[in-house]
Amino acid sequence: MQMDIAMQKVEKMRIEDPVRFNRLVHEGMAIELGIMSPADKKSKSAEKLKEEFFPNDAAYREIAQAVLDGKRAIVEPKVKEQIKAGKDPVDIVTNALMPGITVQCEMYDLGMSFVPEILMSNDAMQAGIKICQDKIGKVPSKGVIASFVAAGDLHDIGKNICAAILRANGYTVIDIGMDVPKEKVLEIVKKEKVKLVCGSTLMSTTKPGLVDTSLLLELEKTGVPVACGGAAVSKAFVDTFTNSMYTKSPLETVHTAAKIMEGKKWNELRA
Ligand code: B12
Repeated sequence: MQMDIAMQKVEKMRIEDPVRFNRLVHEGMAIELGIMSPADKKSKSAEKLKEEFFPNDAAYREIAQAVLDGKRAIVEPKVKEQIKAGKDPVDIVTNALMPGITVQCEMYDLGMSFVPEILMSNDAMQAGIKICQDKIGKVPSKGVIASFVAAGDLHDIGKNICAAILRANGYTVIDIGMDVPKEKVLEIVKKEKVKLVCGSTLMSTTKPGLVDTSLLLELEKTGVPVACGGAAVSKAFVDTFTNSMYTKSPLETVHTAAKIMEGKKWNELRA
């Protein structure tokens, strides 16, 4: 009975306040909302997750599996093989390497894998990304971007993927790291010729770090906006503060970066 009342409340929220509903879902609170029950969690096997996220292409699937297994020694030669076969390095990152870490992270979230497995998969994925970046080589830079994870947050896997895809698209990316205070971002923006900052966070508690950084860069009249992303961030949230734009995916950030380099302002892009 109590469950029914809870579900009615959730359904009411979904209809009356879709922004809050989507935010809570994005923040990984599906269980709290009752949308995903612990039983649903149990029914999600590794095989089902692979069905959902792994590519169909057999060679790409092997790479994704090797990332999932945290096997750097398998990832490296297999990525090299694909590059030799003429595959686009950005496509390898997006459609072969990323699905492996995605499944690992989903499994971790379901309690089916643990921190060492995440770190090993991350290491294997990074080794593959490095080979792809080396293949792309030095291209004339389209502009300088600084990338950081908000203060208090240590989740940097998504930020690293985003940086790799920006680099692959010709941008120079200064990686400021994770758990970065706003003053550090300002310092880098003033020192280097940064045109755009990319900030991310995966936790609701550290979202204010993105607000503070965007506002500090505005207050200091740097003219540099912040493209905000990461699983805890939504467009509705980013629209609540100035000098910022929401970019959902690394590819969307690439498009945003191109417009910023053309001279477009954050508010034009938001509109
Ligand atoms: C891996 C992981 C960890 C690893 C992080 C390792 C690392 N080096 O990053 C470890 C084990 C260290 C960790 C620790 C913690 N974690 Co954690 N973690 C995760 C997990 C499982 C996956 C995150 C991930 O990397 N996903 C894969 C990447 C590729 O996805 P992504 O980051 O979303 O990135 C994509 C997009 O968002 C976007 N993107 C990402 N960044 C950016 C940046 C820009 C600019 C743009 C445009 C786009 C973009 O592009 C990416 C590719 O598509 C999530 C749950 C989940 N399934 O998401 C919880 C999760 C994020 N963690 C959570 C929590 C609470 C914690 C801990 C507090 C747990 C604890 N009690 O110790 C600590 C926090 C420590 C700290 N101070 O930061 C919560 C956060 C809840 C919330 N909303 O507040 C989550 C959601 C789990 C949950 N369901 O409760 N975690």
